[in-house]
Amino acid sequence: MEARVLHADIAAETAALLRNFGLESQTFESGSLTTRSPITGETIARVETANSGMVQQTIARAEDAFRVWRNIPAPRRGEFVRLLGEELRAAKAELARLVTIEAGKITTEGLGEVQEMIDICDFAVGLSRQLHGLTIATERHCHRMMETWHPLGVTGVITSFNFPVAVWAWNAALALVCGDAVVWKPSEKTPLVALATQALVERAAARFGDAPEGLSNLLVGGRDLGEALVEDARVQLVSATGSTAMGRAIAPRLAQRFARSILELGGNNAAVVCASAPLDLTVRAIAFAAMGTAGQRCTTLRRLIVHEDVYDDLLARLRQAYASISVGDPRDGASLVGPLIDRDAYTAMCAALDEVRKAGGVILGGDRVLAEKYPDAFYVRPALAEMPNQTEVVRRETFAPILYVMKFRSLDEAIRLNNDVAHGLASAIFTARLDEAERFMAADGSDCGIVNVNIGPSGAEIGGAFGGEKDTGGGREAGSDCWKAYMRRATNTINYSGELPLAQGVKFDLET
Ligand code: UN1
Repeated sequence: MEARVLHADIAAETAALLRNFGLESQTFESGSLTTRSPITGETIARVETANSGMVQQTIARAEDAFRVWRNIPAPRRGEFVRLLGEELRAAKAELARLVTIEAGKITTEGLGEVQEMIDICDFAVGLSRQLHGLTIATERHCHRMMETWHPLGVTGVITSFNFPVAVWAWNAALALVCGDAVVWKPSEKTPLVALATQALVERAAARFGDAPEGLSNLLVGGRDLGEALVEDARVQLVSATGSTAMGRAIAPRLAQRFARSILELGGNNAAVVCASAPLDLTVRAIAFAAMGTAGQRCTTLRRLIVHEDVYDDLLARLRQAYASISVGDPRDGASLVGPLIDRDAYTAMCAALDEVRKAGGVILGGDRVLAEKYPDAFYVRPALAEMPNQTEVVRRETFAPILYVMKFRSLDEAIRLNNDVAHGLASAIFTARLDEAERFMAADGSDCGIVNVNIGPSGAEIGGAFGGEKDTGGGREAGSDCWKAYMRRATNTINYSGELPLAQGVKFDLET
């Protein structure tokens, strides 16, 4: 009975939230794509999906918008993103609540996700006055050589359920200040937060005044829409977040037509705990990185490599942390771990735990909870799996809260284990020793795109470049100089000598 009442509440609250964002009821009440909340597993909306005609039309509109937008001065483009940031600030609580309802994130993480969108907007606004190239010394008399960065074109953005709006913002905020138009294909599991975000984009556009129509577009639907973006010659760049299998399928198709890609695929992230590690901090960092977001970040800590001298002490503390963690309704402030996204995620977790047992691992936790109250939702206790070594299951990414633990004796061995997986996204070392920290960050240290010291592998700030190597896809998004991926570079050489000296001293004297 109780569960039924709650079911009705979520659907009603979702509808009220969406209406507040200005969406018409028919947009989310009668379409063919069913959206469920992982909190209860209930259906909360039915949204319309785009067909191939709409995709063609959207890309055409985006291309037209790009032709106008590329000539708007970049700081003025920044003003658009500044307004978007204001809209996000004003709607932060509501959008975060939708993230909680649709993706199952606990309240503080839902708020964090929207904060990440606000942060990248702020970053992009500043960037809009800093899209600068180099001036380079030339070998020729009275010449100047310089770089100019120009807008690239239509940018396709494909996002996944676990950061259903923040990852769009990393891409869109940069693409828009860089002078590009955006076409967004969100996860089929999280179309509602995308619709709400799109409503905020439209509010920002209305306040901006003369943003071209079709500058930032949303296409809700299945895999075919992502494929259309990948195949379309008018789309210059596709930034895709998702599985390695997805990346492997689209990368060659983009390469075939010489389009650019930013691939942000999986991670199988490790932390090395040295004998000198500050254990209190280390345990708290591990708890957030391994159990936070119910293990469903691409940066989630999945492998713990612990020095044998501190193994027993650390494990005792971790067992306590795992036993005491509160799993439950993510809307409840007391819950630190919400639900898995769906049944498939639960099935994959069970399969991985079966493999752990077969490989001789010892598991604490990992069982399903609240199944009677929520038969269609999948809450699990995070699992701590002590492994005899880095077996096959450990070397594979399972998108669930399983932390595999192994021992090491020498730092060389720990670095070898850290690197001996297909993915190369995030990594961390916990140590009080400078030499160990530096070694881990050195050229022959961790091979990941993110290498942290005394911080877990997840929860990156937007100011740095985000992404990783190997099966993670090699893409970089967000801060640092990632904006360059959204622009094309022209090298300009200007001759004001009145003569024509050729480079490399080449002579080509015409008889005149
Ligand atoms: C992802 O899981 O796809 O560093 C992105 C983090 C977040 C982003 C994760 N800022 O964990």
